[in-house]
Amino acid sequence: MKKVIVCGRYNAGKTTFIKNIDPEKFAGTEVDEIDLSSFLERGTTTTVGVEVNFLSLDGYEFMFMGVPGQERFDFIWEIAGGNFDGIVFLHPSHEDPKSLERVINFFSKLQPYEKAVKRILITFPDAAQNPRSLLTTLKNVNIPFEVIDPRDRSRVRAAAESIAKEIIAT
Ligand SMILES: Nc1nc2c(ncn2[C@@H]2O[C@H](COP(=O)(O)OP(=O)(O)OP(=O)(O)O)[C@@H](O)[C@H]2O)c(=O)[nH]1
Ligand SMILES: [Mg+2]
Repeated sequence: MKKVIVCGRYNAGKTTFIKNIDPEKFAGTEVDEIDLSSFLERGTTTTVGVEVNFLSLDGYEFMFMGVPGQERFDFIWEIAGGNFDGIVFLHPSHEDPKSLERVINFFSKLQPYEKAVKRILITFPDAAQNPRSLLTTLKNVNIPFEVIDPRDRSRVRAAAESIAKEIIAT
């Protein structure tokens, strides 16, 4: 089984992406988010553990493993990052590129990183504004990127298959 890590800051669209690889096979770890000032549920969820989905391609099995975006769950990044063949960084187009750099910086120190197939997926193509510095960051890190709305199931499927194909080829 080949393993692909799906990581990125809080609310980048990781869970939506992983779910849409194959909604019937998804296994998640989301909890309802609570507003700590009012103690009311916000109607949104956040991931608190690893979440997985599966893809079969050309006789190979792939596990896509998502990790939580919130910093207080960083310890799970370490556990999930023990071995991987591919890594996908999700980053919302309107958010500070420093949060993307922080996640790349963490995973690039792990042993499997150098040989892994890498992709950046810029999410929220519908956001009103993008920081100019995002393009600078994308140039500097030198990882292939594409823009995708993780709610678009056929685009998600195509992106997952493209990563899987590159892993098979390497
Ligand atoms: N408008 C818009 N909404 C999106 C996009 N991608 C994800 N969302 C929404 O953003 C919210 C957060 O998405 P999640 O998939 O839960 O994000 P996450 O990265 O798993 O978040 P954490 O687990 O808390 O780190 C959900 O309501 C999604 O439907 C996008 O490209 N555009
Ligand atoms: Mg999530």
